[in-house]
Amino acid sequence: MGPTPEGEPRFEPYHHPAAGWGAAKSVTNFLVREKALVDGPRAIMRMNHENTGFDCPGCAWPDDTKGLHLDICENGIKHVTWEMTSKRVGREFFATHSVTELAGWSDYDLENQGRLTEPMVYDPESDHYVPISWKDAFEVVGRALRGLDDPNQASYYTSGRLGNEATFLYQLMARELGTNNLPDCSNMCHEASGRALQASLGTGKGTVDLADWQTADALFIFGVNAASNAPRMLTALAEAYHRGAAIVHVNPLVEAAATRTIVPHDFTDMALFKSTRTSTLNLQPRIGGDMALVRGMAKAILEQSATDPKALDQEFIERHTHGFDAYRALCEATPWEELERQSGLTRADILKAARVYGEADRSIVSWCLGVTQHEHGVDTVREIVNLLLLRGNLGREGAGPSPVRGHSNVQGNRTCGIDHRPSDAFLDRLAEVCAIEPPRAHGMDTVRTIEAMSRGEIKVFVCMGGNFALAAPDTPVTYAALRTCDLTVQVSTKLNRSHVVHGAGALILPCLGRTEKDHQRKGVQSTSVEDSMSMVHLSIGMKRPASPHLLSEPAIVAGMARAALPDSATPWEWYIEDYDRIRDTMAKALDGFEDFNRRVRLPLGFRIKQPARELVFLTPSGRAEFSAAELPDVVPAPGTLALGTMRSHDQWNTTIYSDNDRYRGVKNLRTLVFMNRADMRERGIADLGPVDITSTARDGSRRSLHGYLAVPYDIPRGCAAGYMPEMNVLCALGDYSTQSDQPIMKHVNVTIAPSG
Ligand SMILES: Nc1nc2c(c(=O)[nH]1)N[C@H]1C(S)=C(S)[C@@H](COP(=O)(O)OP(=O)(O)OC[C@H]3O[C@@H](n4cnc5c(=O)[nH]c(N)nc54)[C@H](O)[C@@H]3O)O[C@H]1N2
Ligand SMILES: Nc1nc2c(c(=O)[nH]1)N[C@H]1C(S)=C(S)[C@@H](COP(=O)(O)OP(=O)(O)OC[C@H]3O[C@@H](n4cnc5c(=O)[nH]c(N)nc54)[C@H](O)[C@@H]3O)O[C@H]1N2
Ligand SMILES: [Mo]
Repeated sequence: MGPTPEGEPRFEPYHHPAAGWGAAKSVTNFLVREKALVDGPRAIMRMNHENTGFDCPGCAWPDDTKGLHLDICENGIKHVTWEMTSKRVGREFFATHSVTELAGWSDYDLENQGRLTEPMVYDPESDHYVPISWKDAFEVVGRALRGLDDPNQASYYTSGRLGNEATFLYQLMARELGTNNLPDCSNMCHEASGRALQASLGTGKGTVDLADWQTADALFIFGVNAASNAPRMLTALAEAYHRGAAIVHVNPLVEAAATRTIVPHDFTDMALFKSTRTSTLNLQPRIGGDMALVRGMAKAILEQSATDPKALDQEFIERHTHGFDAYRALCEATPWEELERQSGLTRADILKAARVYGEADRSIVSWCLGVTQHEHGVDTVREIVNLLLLRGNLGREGAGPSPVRGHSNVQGNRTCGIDHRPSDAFLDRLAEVCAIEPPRAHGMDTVRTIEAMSRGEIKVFVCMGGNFALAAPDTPVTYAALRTCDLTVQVSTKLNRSHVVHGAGALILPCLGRTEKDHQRKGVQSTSVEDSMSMVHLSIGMKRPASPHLLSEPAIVAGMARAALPDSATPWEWYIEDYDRIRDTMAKALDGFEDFNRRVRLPLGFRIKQPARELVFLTPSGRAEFSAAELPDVVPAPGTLALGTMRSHDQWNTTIYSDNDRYRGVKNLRTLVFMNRADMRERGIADLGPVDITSTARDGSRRSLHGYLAVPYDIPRGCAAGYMPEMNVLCALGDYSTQSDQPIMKHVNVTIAPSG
């Protein structure tokens, strides 16, 4: 799916620090390639600054609270540059290339054509996209939506790029039309975290902020490839190391962030090639083994408490928690042998982690997809919370759970109403403030939407950003599902697979990117976003739009809404004149957004209140809930392996910048599978030898990839890893977690054999 490789596939372990000069070089090459040398650096200087610039559209790691830092990273720069490219996809392009032809292009080549410039509609006669006016495009959407027998025949996807204001309008439109079918990318990444934290703490978000990261005694990082996917975390890790904090990485792979770094904006360190360690302990559990490790740590703390009363925070447990006795009994009843077998770690290693935890006064546990994209994602996150509760690591400085969210505003999307399972309280308030009658029945998430499409039950599918066709599991099934729709609508910045795998009717609606100036009737507008740590702040674009014909995302939502709801009393057009008006409504409709317009303009924005941080638990018991879940069996059956799909260093989800994965030492290769050398030898697989990978789904069905190259890697036996989105072909649509409904993308049961 990446570009044509520039040479032979190569693999050689990487021994340099993360970030630093390797990153600087990579950025320079990238700027040159995207012809953005002048604009690029100028824009980058405006990124992540106190309410005067735009929010990095990359990951959701919070901005440095010190404000003045050059708070940027290699991948953020690549991400922004990719948006700011000088290349354009105009009507001539679509006139030259039929959709059938484009469908044969690589994903890299599709995106690499540059920014979309004007609305296009699919013409089935000629099999080309042809220009259409905005007015007519909205009417195409309006007519299709007005013609539905049931509003639930439409589904409205969001990728976590969308700003809060557009998000609010989007969910309002869906609900005014009568459906809660609001699937989002969160359904594939942190749904498990939300549900677990909701059940344990009463609110579905982390409780810590960056200041807490800067005061913790111990940081535990589970299942995040931070150097690639949240690179600014490296700064926090280097600072933590300098002040003597313990940093424990839990990951089947020893990723670059678990070694050392040169912080790129520390100019002296850069000049002197001075690197800082970013880890004090690395543990490599088997895929899916995290829950057993955490339970083992809890068991060790409980054992220690028999002789050391300070091992537990008894007062915290008594005053603020519920269910402790059951959890203790469960830990005591789980034998060490079982914990070792399931985690893939030795008891000695588990005790090492427990010792770090027991000795730290303040601990933060952080995690990402390595924990969530499993059948037992919810149970594992709850187990993490159990561990934190044992020592009162909640609601005080330097302590608490800290999920690392993905897209820059994925957390804000949920806060502002993208939720297929909205609470009655949320809907009641929306009904009152916006004078609509929102539907009460829960809607469809990502997997349910694809299933419904496959049954022919979804006629209209709207995507606010993202690349649904490639991001979703079971690629051929998802493609076929999308093709059953009467109309697919893609609001995008760049051409991607979802434009060429479409419904009978299809629209491409090009929008402004986050770096661009958004002019409306009342002047230049700003939008707001929420980071991983619940900080909401403004983002103001500063670049001239890629084309004069682009509309902002809020304007596109309003245009579709008016066309679909001609008699709507919602003042769609009036909202778009001045986004302060949207924010005034949001202030009334959303919890935590009181006085939104004033507070969002404070220098660093504001923090959405998180009751659990104040030790207020909105759970049925009014206390933090210990969970007591059975340990799952994650040990692969003989002959099989557990395969995790993940990102390379040089991609943004479905956007692939190159075929290299610098920190893992891979060049010119994406069709690979990382394996333990002993597992390779056992199967007669040579280094970089071609293999066939076959997954077996729960229903027994099989899916295969052929001719992938095996890369020997430091990964536990029985485990394998490779890249998404290519490997989505192996993920059966039906294999989603019964706890979170998330597709199980980190634990696919596979067999791997030399290619026949
Ligand atoms: N540059 C860049 N940044 C990004 C993205 C991007 O594509 N590119 N994507 C963004 C998005 S939407 C998201 S959600 C995040 C994703 O951020 P990550 O969660 O870092 O994403 P993955 O690449 O899927 O990596 C998962 C990590 O989990 C590990 N892992 C796999 N299985 C297990 C397991 O069973 N246990 C443990 N402990 N670890 C495991 C893998 O080795 C890998 O290090 O990043 C965001 N930031
Ligand atoms: N096997 C496997 N599959 C996975 C995952 C995995 O770990 N393994 N991870 C999952 C996760 S965590 C996620 S979040 C999803 C990602 O799913 P998505 O969010 O759906 O996909 P992206 O690749 O981020 O979307 C890229 C497209 O977004 C559009 N875009 C970029 N900027 C903007 C903008 O400002 N506005 C608009 N409207 N559009 C814009 C561009 O057209 C670009 O082509 O993939 C999921 N799929
Ligand atoms: Mo994500």
